[in-house]
Amino acid sequence: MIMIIGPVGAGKTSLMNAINQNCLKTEKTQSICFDGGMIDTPGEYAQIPRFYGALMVTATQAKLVIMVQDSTNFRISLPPGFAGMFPRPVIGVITKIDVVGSDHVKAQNYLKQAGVKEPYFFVSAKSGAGITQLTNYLMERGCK
Ligand SMILES: Nc1nc2c(ncn2[C@@H]2O[C@H](COP(=O)(O)OP(=O)(O)OP(=O)(O)O)[C@@H](O)[C@H]2O)c(=O)[nH]1
Ligand SMILES: [Mg+2]
Repeated sequence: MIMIIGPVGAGKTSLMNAINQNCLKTEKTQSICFDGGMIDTPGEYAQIPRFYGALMVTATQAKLVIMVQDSTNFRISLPPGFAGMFPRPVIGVITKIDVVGSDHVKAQNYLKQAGVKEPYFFVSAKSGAGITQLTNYLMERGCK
């Protein structure tokens, strides 16, 4: 089981659908949702401290946590060291790399300051770039 966290609109549900190879239209995630071996979470849970407890408890059901950073939107940043609060390994995924003007380096630095250590994966749920590498990593680790 893999849990995906990150700010509202960062591309978590789209990433989950890309990994699971389903072409569902993404809609705003309203609650923590278990589907296809993954746990999708609403962006609010990463943005509003009173939800952090729920995220931490849910993370105990996952083997790995994916922290998502949008490479086109830096309005919301996660607290410094946020990744260190999770009781599971946290990896970083940078989304929307298909968008012209997306900033991979800045996105990676945002994840770094949130306490996410390597590896980082650079993906697009739209073009499919980077999804195979990420999926292979998850399978190698027995998470998927
Ligand atoms: N161009 C592009 N757009 C993307 C990509 N991934 C997601 N989006 C768009 O970004 C918006 C938000 O995507 P979601 O997957 O719903 O984001 P989320 O993180 O699940 O958001 P919440 O459920 O609100 O927390 C949607 O309009 C997606 O179509 C991508 O790789 N490329
Ligand atoms: Mg969502």
